[in-house]
Amino acid sequence: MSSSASAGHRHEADYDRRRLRQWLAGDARADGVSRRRLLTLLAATAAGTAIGSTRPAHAVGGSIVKALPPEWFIERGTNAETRWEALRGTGHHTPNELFFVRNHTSTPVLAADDWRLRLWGSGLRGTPGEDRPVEFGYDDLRAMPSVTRTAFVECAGNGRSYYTAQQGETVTGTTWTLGAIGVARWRGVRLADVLRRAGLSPHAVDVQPRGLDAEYVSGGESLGRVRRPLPLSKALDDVLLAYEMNGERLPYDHGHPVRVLVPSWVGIASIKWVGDIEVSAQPLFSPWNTTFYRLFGPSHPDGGSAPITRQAIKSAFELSGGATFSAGRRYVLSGRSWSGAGAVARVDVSTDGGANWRPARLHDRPRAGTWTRWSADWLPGAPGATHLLARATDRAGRTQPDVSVPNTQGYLFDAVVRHPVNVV
Ligand SMILES: Nc1nc2c(c(=O)[nH]1)N[C@H]1C(S)=C(S)[C@@H](COP(=O)(O)O)O[C@H]1N2
Ligand SMILES: [Mo]
Repeated sequence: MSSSASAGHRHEADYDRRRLRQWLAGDARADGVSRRRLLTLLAATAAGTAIGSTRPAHAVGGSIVKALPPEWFIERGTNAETRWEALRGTGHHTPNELFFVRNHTSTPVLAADDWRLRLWGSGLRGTPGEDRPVEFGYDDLRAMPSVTRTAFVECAGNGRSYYTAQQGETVTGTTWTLGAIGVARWRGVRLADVLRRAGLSPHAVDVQPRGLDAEYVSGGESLGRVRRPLPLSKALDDVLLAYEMNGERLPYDHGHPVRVLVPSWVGIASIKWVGDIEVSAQPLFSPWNTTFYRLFGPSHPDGGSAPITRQAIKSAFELSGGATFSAGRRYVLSGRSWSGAGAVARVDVSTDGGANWRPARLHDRPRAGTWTRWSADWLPGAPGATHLLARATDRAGRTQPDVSVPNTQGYLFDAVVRHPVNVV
């Protein structure tokens, strides 16, 4: 009885998902049902059935559309952290299914067909005093010259939990280990091209992309939709409006149909599901460059640092915490290092808790804006608990320190992480 009922339920669920996709493609009628209602249903069914019936339906009604198998992800509230051991052997680019997700609220399921990007504000050459927004549709962007580039997106709080675990500091925010980073090949158009087409004025100083996801509520107060000013100099330099990720249409969780991609900068700059961009002749502020994403605390200026921009330098082993090794067997340890300030110059590894160090072999030609894979041989000796350490140096001359200067929100952790392992 119950098994046939659940089989029937599964069948109906599959059909419903197909039906909703047809509606999204314009091939189904939904008179008297709001678009919003259907998009909500679509988000829920996509989450529940993305990979198959063996997956727990934990993501249904949750924040993230894609499947989050526990062997790949650690769920953290509305976010999902990639497990480093799952990256071993995956190549330079993080597969889309494995890419971490950082959502302030939840993934909106948007259709490219009726998506519009609106540019507006005092930094556009309109008739003075007239609010003359300029709009681009998805096809308009796809018809423009495209560029493809490899770049990481990394949360500013990546590694935050080590402020507490290694340094005993109390910090606020999601307790990421090192998995709030991914690297993808992004394809899209230059934000510079779009701004020029929209009629950029010589007086423009800031641009502020804003997401189409729900308003973010913090401490009972709505801060509005996720948005963060970007100085015009960066906007005109290497920023993309990306519509492809690793050769696929941008996935829902990563900003479908279009996201901003700001190479080397803190992840918050790379606004997903971008719906409008304010172009301003006056400097702009939002909670995301005032309350958040500045450095506060005793080691920083009163009232906080300037808004943070480039990412810190970090390294990670492609290993689970507490991984087990056999004494007397040979291993090839692997990992990746990256920096927001430039290409990785060298990586040194210690397999004895930091007493001795040797250079790792680099497996990528180091480049700015992405990570460099590396490996080192290890023949564990005596059984017992020990730590593996990796320390990167970048071409800007930064080296990972032993201790990271703390800040109250735990951003930009850069110290060498002590990775616990057991030799048996
Ligand atoms: N609209 C919108 N854009 C957003 C966010 C968000 O919640 N809403 N999160 C930001 C943060 S804090 C990070 S670290 C990155 C994460 O990108 P990903 O989820 O594709 O990995 O997206 C950024 N862009
Ligand atoms: Mo982030």
